[in-house]
Formats: sequence, structure tokens, C-alpha cells
Amino acid sequence: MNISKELLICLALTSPMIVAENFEVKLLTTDNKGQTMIFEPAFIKISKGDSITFIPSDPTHNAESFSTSSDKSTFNTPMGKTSTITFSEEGVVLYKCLPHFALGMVGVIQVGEKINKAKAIKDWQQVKAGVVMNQQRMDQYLAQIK
Ligand SMILES: [Cu+2]
Repeated sequence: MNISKELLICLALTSPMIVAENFEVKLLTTDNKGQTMIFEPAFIKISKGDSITFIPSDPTHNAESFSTSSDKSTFNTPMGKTSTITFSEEGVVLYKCLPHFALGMVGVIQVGEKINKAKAIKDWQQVKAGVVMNQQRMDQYLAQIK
């Protein structure tokens, strides 16, 4: 085999590169277990630079952050519209569906390292009184942060 030195150098430089991935989160009125007003998956761990496409099952859902590691990580998707958000800052993001926050429609995105986990928990403690149903969901999601 006759591989040029240039090609070998090129392969060595490109092969360790990590390609950003896209993930999907569904915004559901009812999931297949009968749970209502829920994100699926509601906890997701991604890498810095990855994106998430939020897919509402109907026009009543959106996804908007309420706790982030920096202002650069805040997002707010339009109601009922499939939207893709790229996460370029490390840390934990807590988010909600605005119309269904009180029903426990909340989610957690861990982007790389959990640098702001303590702040995320504190932010949740400050708003959790506004959640009247399925409040324990968030505790389950926060417990998955590793
Ligand atoms: Cu909703």
C-alpha cells in the first residue's frame, strides 16, 4: 500500500475530532406510560457544542430555561414550534414549559461538567412552590446529574 505522508498526517489530525451531536426531546401532553405534561427524556446529558431539537406534540408546549450556568445558555422556544438549540456553555440547565410549569412540566439538561449544580438546586428551591403537581419529578431529574 502506498499512502502518502500528507494523508497520514491528515488522518492523524482529523480522527480524534468530536463531531457535535443532535438529540431530541419531546414535549408531550401524555407519554406512553400515561404521565401527562412531561418532557421525554426529561433528563439529558450532552456535550458542549451539541444541540437539542425540542418537538412539541401539540401547540400548547414550549421549552424555556430558568436556571443556567451563564446568560449565554438561556433559551426560550416558541410555543408549539419544533426548535433546535445549540448548547455551547458547560453546566446544568433547568427548563420548563411555560403553560404547564405548575403541572410539573420541567426538565434538566447537563452540558458536560456539572459546574453549577449547587446553583441549579438553589434556583429550583426558589421556584418549586409554583409547581403544584409532580413536584418530585425535578428531584428525580436532579439526582441524575453526575
Ligand atoms: Cu407544556
